[in-house]
Amino acid sequence: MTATQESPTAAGSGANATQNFKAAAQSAAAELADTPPERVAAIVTAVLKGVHAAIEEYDVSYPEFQAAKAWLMEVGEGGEWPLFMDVFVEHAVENQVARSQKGTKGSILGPYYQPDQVRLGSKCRLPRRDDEVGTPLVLSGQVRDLDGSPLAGAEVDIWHADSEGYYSGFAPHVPDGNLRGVVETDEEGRFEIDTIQPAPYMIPHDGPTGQLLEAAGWHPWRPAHLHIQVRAEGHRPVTTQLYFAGGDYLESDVAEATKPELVIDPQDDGTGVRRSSYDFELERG
Ligand code: MBD
Ligand code: FE
Repeated sequence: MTATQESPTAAGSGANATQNFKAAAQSAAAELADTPPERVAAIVTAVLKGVHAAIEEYDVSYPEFQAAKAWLMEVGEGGEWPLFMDVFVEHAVENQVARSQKGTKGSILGPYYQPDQVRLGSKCRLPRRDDEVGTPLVLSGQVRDLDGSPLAGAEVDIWHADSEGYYSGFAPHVPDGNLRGVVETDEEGRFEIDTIQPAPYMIPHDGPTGQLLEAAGWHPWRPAHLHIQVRAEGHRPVTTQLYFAGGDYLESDVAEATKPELVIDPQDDGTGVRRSSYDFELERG
């Protein structure tokens, strides 16, 4: 990165993630309008019980309690709640939901999804900078129903980090829409996406989430991944991620969001382009 570039900060990417999330969360909040008070009370009681039990088990002191309060405030002020929740909590919710979902395994959405990206034909190149750095990567495949029938006109909504681990929309030096797109499958449900290999992602270390990782002696990395949401008329959408065989942090994802079924192993086709295929299966609903 050159000195003239504005380098991404945790607060910068956090503020964007917060705005982004608030816009998307309004419909979720509306759906929950009639949650019975018994359920609210039961869940909140269980969460608080866990907190109280940790305080007792570790004989937590007043300075530690005050430090925790200060840290929580900083997470909010830095806009890092979307990051924190998606790194440390979302995988548990996803696993719960996955118990009732057939077809392609899901994974967490994460904080960096942006809706309404450029629509692309079934065989396409994701938007990239003229001087985009990175090993060429081509992901092809087919979207099918659970009974094997191809789903034409399905949407493969894909977004990923660049070769330095930065996401467009959340790192100021990356142009909007970079390495993001909504790919429409052809008559046979097929797609072929030309992009570059993303790098592993490091949780920003200049904010409170990074401070926590450091204080706890945990590493801040997620393995390299492609985020993909597949949608088709009359079918339950799948939100997932694909990982790379042999990649760093595959066995120690800070967000605990890897699954063996989601690992691809792209091979060089002899021209320096790495290729892999992955098929998606959606259940009706
Ligand atoms: C990411 O890129 C991501 O996918 C998750 C889950 C959390 C932080 C950054
Ligand atoms: Fe990600």
